[in-house]
Amino acid sequence: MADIEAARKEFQRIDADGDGFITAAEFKSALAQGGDWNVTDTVAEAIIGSRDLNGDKVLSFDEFWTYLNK
Ligand SMILES: [Ca+2]
Ligand SMILES: [Ca+2]
Repeated sequence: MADIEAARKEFQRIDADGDGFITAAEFKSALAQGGDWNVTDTVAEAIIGSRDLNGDKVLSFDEFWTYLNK
């Protein structure tokens, strides 16, 4: 079980524009900031797509949290 407060902080860090959703572009820049420059747009979209439960192509906190607790 992940820590929901830590998960919220991580989510807010990735959600650069603070709209409450993580897009593939935001996810990609977060990984790049972490030193992982090999993630392309296609890879970022595939990762978001695999965690996206309602098909809107962005991650809500609920989807992020569900993913962490799988
Ligand atoms: Ca956002
Ligand atoms: Ca979604």
